[in-house]
Amino acid sequence: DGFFDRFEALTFDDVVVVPGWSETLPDAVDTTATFARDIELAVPLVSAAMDKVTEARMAVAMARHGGIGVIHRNMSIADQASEVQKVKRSQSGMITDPVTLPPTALLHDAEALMHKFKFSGVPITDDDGHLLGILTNRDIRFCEGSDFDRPVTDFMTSDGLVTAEVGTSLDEAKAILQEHRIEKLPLVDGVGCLAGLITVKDIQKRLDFPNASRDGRGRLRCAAAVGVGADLEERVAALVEMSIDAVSIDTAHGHSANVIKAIERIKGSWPDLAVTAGNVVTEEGVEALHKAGADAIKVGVGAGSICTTRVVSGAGMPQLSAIWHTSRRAQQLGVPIIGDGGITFSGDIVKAIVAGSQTVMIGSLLAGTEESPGEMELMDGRRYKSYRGMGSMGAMTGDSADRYATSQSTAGGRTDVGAASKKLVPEGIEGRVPYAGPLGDVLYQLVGGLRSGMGYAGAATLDALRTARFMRVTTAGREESHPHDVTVTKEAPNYQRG
Ligand code: RVP
Repeated sequence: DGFFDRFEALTFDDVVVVPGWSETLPDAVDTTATFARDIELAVPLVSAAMDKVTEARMAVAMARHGGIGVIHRNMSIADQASEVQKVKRSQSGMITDPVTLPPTALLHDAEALMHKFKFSGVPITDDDGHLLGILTNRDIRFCEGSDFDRPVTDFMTSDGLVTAEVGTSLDEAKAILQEHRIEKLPLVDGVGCLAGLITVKDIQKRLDFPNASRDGRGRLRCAAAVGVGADLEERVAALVEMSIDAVSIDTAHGHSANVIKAIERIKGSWPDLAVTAGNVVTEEGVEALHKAGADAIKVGVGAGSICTTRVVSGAGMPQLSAIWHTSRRAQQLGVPIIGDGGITFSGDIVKAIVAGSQTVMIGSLLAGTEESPGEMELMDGRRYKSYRGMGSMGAMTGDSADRYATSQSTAGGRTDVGAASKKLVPEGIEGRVPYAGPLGDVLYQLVGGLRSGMGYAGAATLDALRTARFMRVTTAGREESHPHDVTVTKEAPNYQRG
């Protein structure tokens, strides 16, 4: 333990990773990490369960690039389930339970459905599941006005519909789609019932995103945050119904009776569902959550860029020490740590992993991307997106006020039962971050920095990276780490300060 004193706490900026003998090229390293249970990620990155960071669009983009998104819970159960559904429907190898419409459906029903899921077509089936036809964008391109009140059967393609048998492989499907110049291939069983659907879009996405995080059925992975309140079972049931891959018990203080109970409540009814829980910063916290059944443990109190917990309450722990201490115990117990909060540069990801975490959860660095919820804002000619703590006044009031009346602590911010009717004590602030463009570009830089760090450490895998050494730096050393004694005249894509 030596390096990390128990009465002194360090964070990312206090250390550097010592370069070591290397036969490893950054391009050749393996960044595979375990998120929870059998959920493996090609890159160890998780987007934060925050209302300015992760909804369906972010979760889709995170999973496509090999990470995972945790859909926030500052919305109704139905809305959150619908966000998860959008992710699980967005891309698959073969869609085994395609969304269909009955022949009695009207064109505007079809249009609404296609719009919601960004589908370009929908199969039409009768009550017994027989395939009658398929309605695609092409069939309705020039529809207008009263057309939308007519039944879908007036517009669908049914004569000469190209189908294939159940069991057709993706490669065979590709050939059929190519031969007939079509975009969707329904799979039918011996009696003409729809049994699946293969689309050009899905095949193309597979080629475009070879590292995507996918479940056993080829759908993108998705996690979602839950609380500890009375509606926990109802929320988890709705998420499970949408095939959620993992739920994340999302509280500011995970080493607490309600969180332990929440894990047990979930595991009692859904023993096979991956559950991550947090946040904690001590070995005892890890032990308690592991004992209750948590499959991954989220670490960090007060580290978030928008978090004021440590100044408001005096409590917390600088993030590098928190990860170090918790991960020693977690490793013995065989449970992965998710380092949550405080990542400001790609080098911090490297340090979080050297300290022992499997994955890191990120808010501020992703809040500025195209895929985060919310609009771009212009100020003094520069582009921004808003970002706020989930324990900020803005996040705790307004659209979520009634929810806070029934749940106790929440992600990074804290209210008491009945807080909606009382004055709140926020533990987070509201602000903005520079607009950062598409998530893919940001992740390219973050993963590039991680790969580079692995090269310096001579680590071909993240397990090997966890054996690297730290050295502590002084204030002078930290100044030397950043650009110094020059005026930066061109912004680098991976370095911005202040
Ligand atoms: P950061 O990446 O440094 O922006 O941190 C994001 C993390 O901050 C979240 O995953 C969460 O743990 C924490 N958070 C969220 N809201 C608040 C708060 O209001 N205090 N803190």
